[in-house]
Amino acid sequence: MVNEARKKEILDAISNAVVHFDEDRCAEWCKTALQEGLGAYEATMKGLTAGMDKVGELYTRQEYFVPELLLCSDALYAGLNILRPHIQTDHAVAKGRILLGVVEGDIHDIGKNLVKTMFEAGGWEVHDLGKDVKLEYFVEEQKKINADLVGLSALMTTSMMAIEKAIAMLRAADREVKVLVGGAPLNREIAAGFGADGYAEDAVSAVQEACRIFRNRTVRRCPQTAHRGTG
Ligand code: B1M
Repeated sequence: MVNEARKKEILDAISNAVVHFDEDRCAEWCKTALQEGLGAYEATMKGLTAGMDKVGELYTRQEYFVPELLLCSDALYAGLNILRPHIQTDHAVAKGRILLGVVEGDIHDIGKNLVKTMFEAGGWEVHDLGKDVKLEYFVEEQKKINADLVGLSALMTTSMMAIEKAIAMLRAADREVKVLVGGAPLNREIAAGFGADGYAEDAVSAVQEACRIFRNRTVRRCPQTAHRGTG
């Protein structure tokens, strides 16, 4: 197992590669992380995502602009493509079908894609509608696939208002529908005010929160895999 100093060196290198939008270096360091025994999820959160947090600070200070954000996102995805197949989660949780997307007006999808990865790693069937998804489309698709859970993501204070509307529309179509929400401008209180059944601040807790929502209940789609977790 890699020692703490080497671990920090690798995580910093991944983070810096995102900040300096160096796709090749990012992918290489992610391979190194795996080769040296670092957890893929830890490398994602403390390397890739930490880098993107720094990018956000540079954007706020007007040292980076939208083109740089896009290049940094490309570097993050180059690393995520290496790490994603190795990300694992606790398999002893409720498993079902989730309909997932970023609400209309919002094209930030990195966080949603991490949430998708964690649900897939946890054995869920994920129907990903993508980003900037019209609210009516969430309702239409939910009618078709009858997912156990609808996951709504928003990254801006403006677009998060669409979440409340989406929940109302989903409930008008099906009173029993369960909705999980997340994204940087939200918190548990706002999520509850919007009428969500659950809120998660990151990708791992999203799967745990899904498990909490279905505690003592059967996931509609997969009755044979009802919750057996410890949470
Ligand atoms: Co922009 N952007 N952006 N951006 N961007 C932010 C969000 C912003 C905070 C930057 C800033 O001002 N400091 C700001 C929003 C301000 C506000 O709230 N009003 C902002 C802005 C203003 C904009 C534009 C309007 C800029 C412009 O054009 N002038 C524009 C928006 C266009 C639009 O959407 N209509 C824009 C565009 C972009 C890019 C396209 C260039 C790029 C996105 C690329 C992409 O996603 N494919 C981008 C980026 C990269 C960012 C920052 C820097 C990073 C976002 C990110 O990917 N974080 C961001 C600043 C920041 O966050 N520090 C910023 C990493 C990611 C892993 O974290 O997305 O939070 P996050 O996801 C987490 C959790 O939130 C949670 O789990 C995830 C994983 O742990 N989570 C869920 C997310 N969804 C969940 C769902 C769940 C559960 C948990 O359940 C369903």
